[in-house]
Amino acid sequence: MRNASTIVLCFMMTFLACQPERKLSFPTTDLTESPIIPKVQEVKSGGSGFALDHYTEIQLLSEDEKFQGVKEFLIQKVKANTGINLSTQKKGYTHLIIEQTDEINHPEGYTIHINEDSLLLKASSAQGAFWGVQTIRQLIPYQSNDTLSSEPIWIIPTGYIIDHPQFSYRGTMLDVARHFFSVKDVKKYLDILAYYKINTFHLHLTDDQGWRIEIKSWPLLTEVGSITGVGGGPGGFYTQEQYKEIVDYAAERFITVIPEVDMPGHTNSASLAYPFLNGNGKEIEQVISMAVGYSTLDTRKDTVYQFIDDVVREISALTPGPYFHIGGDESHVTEKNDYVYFVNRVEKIVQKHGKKMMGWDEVATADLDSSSIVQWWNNQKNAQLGIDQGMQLVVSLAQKAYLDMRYDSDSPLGLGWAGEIPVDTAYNWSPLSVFGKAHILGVEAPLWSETIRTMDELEYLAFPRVIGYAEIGWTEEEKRNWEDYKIRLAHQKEYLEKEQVNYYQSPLINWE
Ligand code: TNX
Repeated sequence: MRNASTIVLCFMMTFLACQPERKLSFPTTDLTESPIIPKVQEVKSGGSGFALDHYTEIQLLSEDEKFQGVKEFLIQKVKANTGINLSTQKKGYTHLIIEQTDEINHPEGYTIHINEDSLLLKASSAQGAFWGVQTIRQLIPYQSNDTLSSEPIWIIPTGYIIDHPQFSYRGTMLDVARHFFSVKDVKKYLDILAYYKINTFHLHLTDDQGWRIEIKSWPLLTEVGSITGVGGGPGGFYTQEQYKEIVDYAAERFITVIPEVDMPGHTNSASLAYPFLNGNGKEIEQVISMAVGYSTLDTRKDTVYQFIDDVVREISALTPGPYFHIGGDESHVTEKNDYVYFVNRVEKIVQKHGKKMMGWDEVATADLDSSSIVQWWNNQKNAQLGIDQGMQLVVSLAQKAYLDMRYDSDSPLGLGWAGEIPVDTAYNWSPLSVFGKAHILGVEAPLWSETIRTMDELEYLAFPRVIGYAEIGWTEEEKRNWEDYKIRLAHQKEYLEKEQVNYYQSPLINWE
């Protein structure tokens, strides 16, 4: 084996060295040129190659069950991409080793050291190891180099990578209320998000047009409130078992689910099911339009808070993550005093059920606990109010980070109220441009679903922009730039096509 790999490597290196114009070509023997997204913190080239083949042995140096899961995940992905069944017995020359070690002091960090005969991934947590596995997946070429060897080999350049994220919250949101997306669709989306090391998935579960999660103590929410959506389509909802299936699937990918029940506005579907909840004084009807800002809960009734208590309790019991998102946006028909009273009271309910409260930036106008999180989407004054109360921000500025904005004036899908967001605009900004790092928990790109009905349409708006948001969350601004990113992005084509993702082929990217 050794001889065969060495011959192939020498051949490749000579070939690359002879190329007149040095263009990034993958497979490469230079680790620093591997098109990894998000960009890693530190990478050094070793100048040679590691051959992955049918004889490569996989070893796990950890007793931890979660590390075992990470190893199984890698085995499965290597099999899917190359057909190789990584062996647990020593048969050949190369080893792939996953080691748990306290040496790595960042909770999501990992290192990879690649020599000619070993690829060693180290992390202190299974989550860090999982992100390292995503990097390994990105290092395995799509084509094997099978010219001179009896068995095909996949060559990974040698060197080392030291990596960790800049933010602990790297998220995206999916609105399943305006249009519903099945468990299968959500799982596919989660698979691809994990590949880019996104670790937070915010589910916008309720809105005026639909209520999408079963609440056992209030069955009409789904029986009445879920039957349709924007435009009058079929609607839908997750049973509690299905929601749990999503949460578990995400957890296997080290992604935390944040459930959102939007209130006191955006509640027409709830009031349609239970009219006593309604606080706008009008007769409730099913809505299928995209309008916002006309609905509100009745913030002065104790029974409304009993209802909220049940909803928060049932969903929190199914949600292992630390946050419960209460929405709080665009409550245009809720009196200011009532709004503040409401948010203060709901924050206590969320805390009673063991969660930290999260809300859109308007919630910062209430008097909140510093453990609550403000999602800054629109109003900088609100973000400042949150900071003044000691709260951290998740940055989701609509003009930069809204996945539902059109790419350009020709985009067949998407909205335009926050402007057009081409792929470079989506990438070229810093979440730290206004507030310092101590105030920022992370970044989230929301995908509102007024204009998207199918998985193909979802993917068209999300990809490739969400890949850039993954990098913004992971890699410091000083370490990244558009010119370098767009080359790495072009290399995602093979992965996206293999996963059958209907990405938008932005003309700003040279996909060939
Ligand atoms: C504003 S962003 C909303 C949503 C809409 C979205 C469409 C936010 C907190 N509220 O209700 O779906 O714009 O882009």
